Formats: sequence, C-alpha cells, structure tokens
Amino acid sequence: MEAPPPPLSLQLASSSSLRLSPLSIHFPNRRHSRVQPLRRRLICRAASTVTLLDYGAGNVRSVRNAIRYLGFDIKDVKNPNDILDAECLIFPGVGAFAPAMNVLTQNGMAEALCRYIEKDRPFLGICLGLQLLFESSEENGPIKGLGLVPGVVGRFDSSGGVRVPHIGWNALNIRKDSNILEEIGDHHVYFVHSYRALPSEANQEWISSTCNYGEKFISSIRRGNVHAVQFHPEKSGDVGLSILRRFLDLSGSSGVKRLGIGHASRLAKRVIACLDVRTNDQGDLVVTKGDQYDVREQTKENEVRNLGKPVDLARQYYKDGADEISFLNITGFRDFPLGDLPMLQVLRKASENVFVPLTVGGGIRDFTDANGRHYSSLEVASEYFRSGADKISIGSDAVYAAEDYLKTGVKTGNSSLEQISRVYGNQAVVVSIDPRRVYVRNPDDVQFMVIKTSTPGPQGEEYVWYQCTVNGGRDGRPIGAYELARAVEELGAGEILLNCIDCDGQGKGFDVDLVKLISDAVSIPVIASSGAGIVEHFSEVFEKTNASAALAAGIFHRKEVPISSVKEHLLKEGIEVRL
Ligand code: 1PR
Repeated sequence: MEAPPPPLSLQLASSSSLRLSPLSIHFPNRRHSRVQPLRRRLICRAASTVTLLDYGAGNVRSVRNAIRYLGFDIKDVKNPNDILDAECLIFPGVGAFAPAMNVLTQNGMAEALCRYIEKDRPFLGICLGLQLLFESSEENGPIKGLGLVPGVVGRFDSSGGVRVPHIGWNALNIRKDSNILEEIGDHHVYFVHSYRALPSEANQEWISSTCNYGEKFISSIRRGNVHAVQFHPEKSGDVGLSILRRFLDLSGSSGVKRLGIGHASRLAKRVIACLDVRTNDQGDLVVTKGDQYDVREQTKENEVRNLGKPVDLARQYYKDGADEISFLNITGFRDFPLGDLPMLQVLRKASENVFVPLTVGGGIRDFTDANGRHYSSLEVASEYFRSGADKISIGSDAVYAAEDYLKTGVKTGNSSLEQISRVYGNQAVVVSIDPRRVYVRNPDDVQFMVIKTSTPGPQGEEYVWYQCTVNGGRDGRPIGAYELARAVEELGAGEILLNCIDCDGQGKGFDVDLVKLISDAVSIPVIASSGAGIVEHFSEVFEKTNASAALAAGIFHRKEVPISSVKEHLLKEGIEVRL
C-alpha cells in the first residue's frame, strides 16, 4: 500500500489570512461555461485505474480502500497533467474550503480540474469536492471556488434548532436520473458537514438529489459524466459502495451486496459501537471494558479484561449494522500514540473493509519524546487521520483548554481542539467528556451547573453536578460537564461524546439527566454513552433527550444484545434508524 502524500494543508497559511484576501483566480468564460451534455456512456466502464486527487488534508484512505475493495487500481495526481490524462477522476475533498482552494490554485490543479470537467470527463467529487465546484464559499470567507456551478456555499443555519455540523445518516430526495444513485432507493447515506449549497433557479439543472436538514440543500449534482455528492459514499456502507461501483463500472460486476428495501425519511439516530483499546499485561493490544472505568478483573491476577481483538470486533460490528465505530486508546494519556504503532495499525487494518465512520481518541495532545523531539497535537491527529480515522476525539486536553478559556475568556487558537478543527473542520473533532456525579444538598453550594437529580445520592442528596475528569477518570478537575460542553463548542468541537463514570459498565441505562442537560446546552450533536444494558435504554435516551446518537460497549462485546435488536426496537418505537 503506498504512503499517502504529505499533508500539504498543514504547510499552508492560516485560514484567517485567506479570509482577508479571497482568492482571485481567473478562469476565462467560466461563469457562463456549460459542461457538455451527456453524449457518451461513462468512460469509467472500461477503466481499471482510477485517478485520485488527494491534496493531503485528511482521510482519503477510506476512499482508497473503497476503490480497491471494488477491484480498481489507484493513480495519485502529482501534477495538473495527471488530471488532464485521467480516465476517471475522484476528488474526495476534505478539510476546509480555503486551504483546499489554495492548494488547487497554487499548483495549477484548479485550472486543470475545470478543463477536465468542462470536457465532460468522468468525475466524482465527494463532500468538499462538491462544494469547490460552486462559485464561492462563506467558510472563513468569502472564498472563491472553481465557479462551475452557480451558487454560494453557506453554513447551515442553527437558529431554527438544527445541530451543526450535520452529522449522520440522512435520506435523499432523488430528483432526476442520476445514474450513480439508481440503487439507493430509500436508504440512508452518511453526511458530515457544516456548510451546504442551496438549490436555486440558476443551479437547478445540475441537481440530482436534495436532502432535508432544517432546510432543503443540495446533496448531489450531475451533469453528463460529472457527478458530485455532499455525502460520503465511502462511509455509507453497502449503499455507498453501490454508488461508487455504479460510478466506476456500470456493468456492476463487483461483489457488492444487493440492497434491500430502504425506509429512510429523515436523519437517523445513530447506534455506535465503542472499543476501549489498550495493551494488556502480555503486551497485546486488546479491547477491554471497565466497570466505572476499572478495566481489571476482580481476581488475584488482576488482569486487564480482554474482550477481543480490535480489528476483528470492528469488522463484526460493521457487518452487524453499527452506524459508526469508535476506538478509544484508553492509556493514551500516558503512552504517546505515535509510539503506539499497533493502534495506528489497527486503524489502518480496520479501515480496509469497514465502510462506516471511524472515530479515534486517546493521547491527542502536544508531546515531547525521550529524544527531545516535539510533536504537536495536530501532528498526532494528522497521523490518526492518515491511518483511517474520520474523526478524532480529544479527552483530557480539551478539559485543560476549556479551563483556560473560561479563566481568561480568550481563545488563543493554540489548543489542540482549536488547531485541529481549524485544519480539518470542526466536524472532524469530537470532545470526549468523562464526568462523574458529585451530589450536593444545596444547589448554591457549588459554582457549577447543578441539577435536581432523578437518582438521589447516598445520603438522599437531591442535587448533583457533573465533575469533569482527566487521565481516564483518575483526576477530577474544577470544571463541570455543562461548563465544559459549552466552552468546547465555542472552541471548535463538532460533537460531544458524553460518558458517565458512574454508569459506565453498569447496564442500568444512560444517565438521562446528564444527557438531557448537555444536549440542551449545546447546538452540536451529542452522543450518549455509558450504561446501556437493554434495548429499551436506547429508546429511553432518544425519547427523553436530544441526543443524536447512543454508544455502547459491554453489551455488544459480551454479545448480550446484538446491534440489530437495538435497531429493530428503535424502529418499532417510531425512532428513525438506518437499517
Ligand atoms: O484523555 O484524550 O487521552 O482520551 C482518553 C479516552 O479514553 C477518553 O475518551 C476516555 O473516555 C477514554 N477512557 C480512558 N480511560 C477509560 C477507562 O475506561 N478506563 N474509557 C476510558 C472510557 C467509556 C466509554 C465506554 C462507554 C460505554 N470508556 O467509551 O465505552 O462508557 O460502556 P458501556 O456501554 O459498557 O457502559 P485522552
């Protein structure tokens, strides 16, 4: 497997300088140019090599893996001529609009892309690869785009209550024969983005599907052989693979499963399988699972619990219908993850044939190794992204960043959270919170958000606040989960993974009070975690709170409750899920 190209985006000027000087590339006649209408069949039909435009800003490994899985070879674009010579080009745009446009413009690829597309050559843009085709984007902008499709890419409006980023599995409204979407029917596809283009008179002939998320936005476009999708086919399971297969090879020869009947109508609640990973006493990387964060057996040997191999379990959960898989390197706070090569290896292996989003957390922070070499948290995250992560999750370091921010009121831009979300977009950054309950008799006793609890404390206390911890729950900090959640949203988190040490591994249900408190406090998606024991716990948390997803570990590892049973139950309860 070839090494991915170096992350060019990391060498770029900060997006704030781009904001002051919008790009001013000139493409003659571009505004009024028309891509030639469909005159020939897709040329990809005969292609066995796919050209991939990867400018190094994120996880293109999943797209590579999906293309290879479908039996195609990959040629990387190294210069503009590679674009012009391509038989079939896929452009999986990742990261933010301005740095992407900057890279394309600086090395002549923007012009080549426009020429390629104007000749109606087979093209598939993914996510940012769709947005860049538009005239401009408001992301850190306005920033000029390639100008092939009329319209401005803007941010979702969260004032009406929708959570931004739009993360998860949503339904498409297919508008015209889009060819590559033919098999989708009513199936969900996976989106993760904060910016979108809206349908208008001027761009309507391009639109092949729309999607609803607070408003109707463009989810795919097609003209002739030129396709682009806002969602991620490479992360949309069998449905996504069928889209890629249809783009690459209309004869449909590869072994992608035939899709059953779908039922998608709106954004689905996600069911996430979580793998807490660490090295056991024999030095093997294992999936473990604690009771209130204690992962050792209660025996004389006191061994780390071993519930299986990370890659095998990830593959199994993908097959079982998990909407996402999280890997948490639970000793990342003391072991440097770039030294922990097995974990990166796990990610690389898992992403080869797991085509749903992968989140990885543990140890994302600045680090200086024994030889004095300094690694920034951005470098650590970049390595995770290059190895197959779609999102990274920050625990302890986000607590320190939030404490500093609340103390000074100043966003320094230097925290891991801010740096990573600036380069990769906030939709790629999850903050994992490890709170524990602190009961109080009187709500005025503490300076943090206190709520009346439905599970009174050991002395009958009726009030509780949720104290954040670091280092795997070992050390309590002077900040509450409520205060932390609001601060990290401001600092650039795109999602919150909300654990609860008291409920972890207990199988008695999620801490609904906590999930409600946090999911009402922020406008980014919240993942409820810790305590799932039976299927009813999932419907309870979705019915009583605004959680966007529910995560479980123990019941899946011990095979007590299959993922399919959770989904069937939710469906029966009228809660939208992806099947
Ligand atoms: O602080 O950035 O290095 O990140 C460390 C990460 O590792 C954090 O996301 C933290 O939550 C996680 N972590 C650290 N120690 C433990 C531990 O268990 N000893 N795991 C740990 C957290 C909680 C969930 C768990 C759910 C569901 N595990 O991930 O999977 O509670 O469990 P259940 O369904 O069985 O109840 P940093």
